Amino acid sequence: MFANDTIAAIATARGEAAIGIVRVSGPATLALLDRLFHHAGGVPASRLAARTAHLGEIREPASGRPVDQVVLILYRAPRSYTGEDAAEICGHGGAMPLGRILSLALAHGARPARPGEFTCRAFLNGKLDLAQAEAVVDVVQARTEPALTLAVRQLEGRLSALVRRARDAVLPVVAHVEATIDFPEDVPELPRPELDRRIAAAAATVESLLAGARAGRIYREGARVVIAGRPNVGKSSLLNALLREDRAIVTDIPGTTRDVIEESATIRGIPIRTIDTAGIRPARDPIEAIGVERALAQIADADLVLAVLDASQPLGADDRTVLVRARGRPAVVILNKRDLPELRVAPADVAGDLPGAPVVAISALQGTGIAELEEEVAATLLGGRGPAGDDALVTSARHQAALEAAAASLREARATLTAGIPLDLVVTDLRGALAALGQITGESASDAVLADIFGRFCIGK
Ligand SMILES: Nc1nc2c(ncn2[C@@H]2O[C@H](COP(=O)(O)OP(=O)(O)O)[C@@H](O)[C@H]2O)c(=O)[nH]1
Ligand SMILES: [Mg+2]
Repeated sequence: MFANDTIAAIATARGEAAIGIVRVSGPATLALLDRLFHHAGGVPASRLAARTAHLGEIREPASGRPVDQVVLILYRAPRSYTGEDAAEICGHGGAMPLGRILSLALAHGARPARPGEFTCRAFLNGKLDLAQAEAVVDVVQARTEPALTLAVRQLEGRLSALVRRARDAVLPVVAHVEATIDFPEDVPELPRPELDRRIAAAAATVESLLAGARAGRIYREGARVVIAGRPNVGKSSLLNALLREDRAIVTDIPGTTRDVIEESATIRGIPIRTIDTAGIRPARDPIEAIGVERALAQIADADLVLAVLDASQPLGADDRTVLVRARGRPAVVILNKRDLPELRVAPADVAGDLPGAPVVAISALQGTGIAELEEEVAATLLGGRGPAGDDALVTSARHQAALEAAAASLREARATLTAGIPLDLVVTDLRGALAALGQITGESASDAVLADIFGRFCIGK
């Protein structure tokens, strides 16, 4: 992982394509290309301009046989992705040309790159910090536009900048306190409120990153949205309206949906698993009882509950059970069947059972109000955070855990400080916070963590 020999790999996807790229990085890159690359203008590869495209041919040195016509891009250390001498050999995108180019590179001084090794070298050579390196995978694997935007922002270093801001607030405090401990006669102790003010600034940055972590996780991993309500309010109709297809069976017979139905959709760029459940009421038979049991379990486990009511009927005991069960979870109340002439439920009627939840009137049957509902779903899930602002959102569970550890250490430090306990204990807490923050950007990530992160990359990245 930490060698500085020369590595090579096919960096593009397998299969047939117009072009494909063999990537080489390390000190033997130029010597290797001098043997293999024949420039159309006759200039040896090692004398060609860097960061410029050069047309030529890859030939087998022993026989002189042509292997492929290619465009070569050279990079000289440190001005490359990895920070080393490097090259991208752009050949035709087929298994035979790329495979032959790669095996010639391997026969002339390179070894096969391990997964993520190019990006790992970029990290070790200081071209990217660890959070940026992790973003490379997220960019490649992004499935939605917001996920892509967030990953690219992380790659640009916006998350890292905020993490560094927190570190930079803590570091001078540590330095100062250590100086007062080591040289008590020479360095006057700053007043504790002043030290606390600085630690509080770091804590505020960490807390604001944590506040966005839920939205970040939802963009990356998706959200479980559970449709709940008593029988016949239109839950299955709503599922179908959100999916824009007839997935769940809809009838006017209460108790039609007896089990949990789960389908994927995208709402405002958020990957959603929409879960339709059995209607909640005192069950009439053991099968229905199991369905109701499962529906209640789904509510307890939801990222968002869509509590559906039939607006043409007065609120009943079963409706109230649903609303009360959704308490404490992010929820949107839906007044369905707004197309019917006589409406008997107003938004104010639900406030007592489920305070604070937004209320949206729709007709699942006619598909009206669905756009407003989707807006409300996205807003409630994200708590107002998203790629629309230019926030850096924490999307990784690893980063979230590190931030939580940092926040806990900073809280400890402030408590110690205000309790008047000796300052060396404050330093211990602050060092803990610095180590946790350094896990994110990589200053204090262990070899095992690095191996785990880069091991998840594919070869050639
Ligand atoms: N008028 C009207 N009827 C609806 C609406 N949504 C559902 N229904 C009807 O209500 C009945 C129950 O719908 P369904 O989706 O199976 O309800 P579920 O038991 O909650 O899953 C069916 O006859 C639907 O056609 C609506 O928005 N307006
Ligand atoms: Mg149903």
